[in-house]
Amino acid sequence: MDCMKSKIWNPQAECMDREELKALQLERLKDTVQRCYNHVPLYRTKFQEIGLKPEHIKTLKDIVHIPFTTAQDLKDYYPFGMFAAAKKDVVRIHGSSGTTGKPKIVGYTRKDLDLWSELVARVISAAGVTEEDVVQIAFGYGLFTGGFGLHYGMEKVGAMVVPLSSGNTERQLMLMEDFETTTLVATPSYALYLAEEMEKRGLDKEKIKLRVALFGGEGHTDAMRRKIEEQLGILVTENYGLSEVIGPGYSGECYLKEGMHIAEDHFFSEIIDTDTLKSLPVGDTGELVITSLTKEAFPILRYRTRDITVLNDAPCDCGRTSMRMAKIQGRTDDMLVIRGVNVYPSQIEEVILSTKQIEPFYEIIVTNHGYMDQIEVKVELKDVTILDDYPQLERVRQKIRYDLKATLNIDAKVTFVSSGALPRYEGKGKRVFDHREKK
Ligand code: DLL
Repeated sequence: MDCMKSKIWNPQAECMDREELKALQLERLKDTVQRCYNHVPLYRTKFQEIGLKPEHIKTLKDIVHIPFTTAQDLKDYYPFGMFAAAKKDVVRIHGSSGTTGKPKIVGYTRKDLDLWSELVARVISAAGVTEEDVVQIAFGYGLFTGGFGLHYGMEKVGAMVVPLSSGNTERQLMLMEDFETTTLVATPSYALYLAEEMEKRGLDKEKIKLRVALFGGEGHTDAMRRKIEEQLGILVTENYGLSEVIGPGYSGECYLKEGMHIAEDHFFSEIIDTDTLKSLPVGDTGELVITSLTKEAFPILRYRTRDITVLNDAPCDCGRTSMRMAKIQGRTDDMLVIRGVNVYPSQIEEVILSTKQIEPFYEIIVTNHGYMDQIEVKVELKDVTILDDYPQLERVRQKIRYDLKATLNIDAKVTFVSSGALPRYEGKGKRVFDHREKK
């Protein structure tokens, strides 16, 4: 692919002068605050409790006076209590991908859906996908925003959409060959599984026309991306979003892969310190907090995403002027505190991917028998014959233990299982099992 020809879907919005952008954000912020105050009892109550009125928001900096919105608010007002549009004007419902309890429910008016397709079209184009492409969507279609979100964005771009949803790997691979699919849309967990299956079946690389993949819905390390890019000979871009905000389309990487461009004309983003809850300057690491600026059915003010990242407002070589966000380092609620040390699963993934004798699949199991936290990392051996070669097996074990100790300062138990023994995932993967009893 000639990357330099990759199209900017909406140059006027994506390459906007930053002063002009700020003026637009302020005007839209005021409208959104007024809409929330007028139509959502929760926001009105929160404002009244601290004596805040919409007209007090005079500059973008005044946003810090607005109380945060949290996942708990969505649960408390489940299912439609935070909608700012009449039910008759809501034409679609989506929800969070959590597997237990009630989902966090969000709604879209027709205008919201048009906006969503526009924003997804931007991130798709940033990855270099065009109307020439055949796109296999392997995100789940349902309440999860991944499938439908990418679907309508791809149609807007004019690509040929193959709406396979997740799962049915056999069929995915058959159609990928028959339709000469050029673009794969999947969670990194599922892409990894597909890549493994392709290799196992000895699929003819000549027949596979894949050239690009859009990943999202969960994180992956650079090491994981490199592995899949090399294995399949493709370009992989990362995409981030959450149902509460809109779904995919909030941010996505361009072909240069140096951070995910944020749709700043429709969302205002902040980074906060999770202890003090104070807004931090651009360049500092902390929790991402998002305010929607143009949504009708489900506008949201200062939503605490729990995702940890860092923002960068330097212009990108691709020509876009939008702020970029770095890879999510972890969720505040995913962070494991092992004997007082903060550990993110992604740090463990880096170590695993750097060990050539093991597969890229793993599980992290935490227990606290005897009141002492224990962490076990379960990995798959590529070549099971090593099991008969004790010294060699111990060398691999010691390397992983040493690397974990050096990067994380934790002592982990390393357990080997045979290749293929750990579960594979068709959607978002589950790698951490925290069995600690709460003291
Ligand atoms: O996962 C939306 C999405 C779908 C984005 C497809 C991109 C592509 P939810 O199911 O509501 O929405 O889950 C949102 O998933 O708060 C993050 O913790 C996590 N997440 C999403 N994308 C990434 C990513 C969709 N690229 C939650 N890296 C978010 C790390 C991600 N975490």
